Amino acid sequence: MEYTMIATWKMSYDGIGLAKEALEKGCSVKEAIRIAIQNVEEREEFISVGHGGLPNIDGHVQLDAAYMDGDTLDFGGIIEVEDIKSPIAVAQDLCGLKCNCLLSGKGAESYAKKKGFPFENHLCESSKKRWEEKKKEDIEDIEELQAYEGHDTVCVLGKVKKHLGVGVSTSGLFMKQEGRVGDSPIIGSGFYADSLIGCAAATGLGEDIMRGCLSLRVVDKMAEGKHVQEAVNEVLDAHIKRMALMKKDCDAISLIAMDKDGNCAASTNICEFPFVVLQDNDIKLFVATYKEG
Ligand code: SD4
Repeated sequence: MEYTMIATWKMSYDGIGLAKEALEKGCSVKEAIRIAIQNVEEREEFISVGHGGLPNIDGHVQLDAAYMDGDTLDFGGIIEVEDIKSPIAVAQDLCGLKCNCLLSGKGAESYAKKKGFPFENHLCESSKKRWEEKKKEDIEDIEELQAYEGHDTVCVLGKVKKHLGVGVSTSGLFMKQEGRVGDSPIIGSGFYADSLIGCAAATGLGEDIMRGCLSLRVVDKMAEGKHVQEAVNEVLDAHIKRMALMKKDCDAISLIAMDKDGNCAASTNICEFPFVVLQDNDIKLFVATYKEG
């Protein structure tokens, strides 16, 4: 398998198609992942990523993105940024820096400005309307906000020859507190890649993903010799059981992973989790379903 990709949610389908065209012309894994993610970031109809993303409680669209290179273990990420046209492009630009590779808020925005990355207002009419409607509900308990569906993150894992990479981009939870950080830009939780072993990424409620550092744990399972499907299943099941010990329900979590040979898998605790796989020159949409472990 020269190249393989796996990505979260149906919204990644077209972007994976564009990435495939670029891969056929010989692009790198980094470029393929950027192309796939930018297609989702640019499209207003995908309400949880990039342009038209879900606003925070103050009505601002604040975006997170990250990238990790499986050959070098370099990573880059930006947290809670406003109006950067393509967060994944900036995250990839930061990937490779020895220091200062994970930047938040104003610092990330001024880095992007200095480097000449384009900006645009991501709060479009549809996201503003969604925010105004939600504001009318009298939400006293911030905890209630966690159940909102459709806060999907685009996560893309790629492999070109033996080179693995992972990229993620999201607006995070709808109506999140200003300054709230989810798992997506956090290495080991939202994403991890090691070309010698495999890579993984997560989507779902960031707080529940972070308490298990789930992406790194999936890669660790593969390092122990587990098949990629066993790795995602066992990590998710163990996390759900650990949470149950504390009488806590695990909120929505879905995991995707790929091993160093390009075998792909997904696991979820929601009823249906769609994901897209590019393998053997073919792009297919799959749906993972929850089976109690
Ligand atoms: C977050 N994990 O900010 C992201 C949101 C997400 O499916 O992936 N939702 O917590």
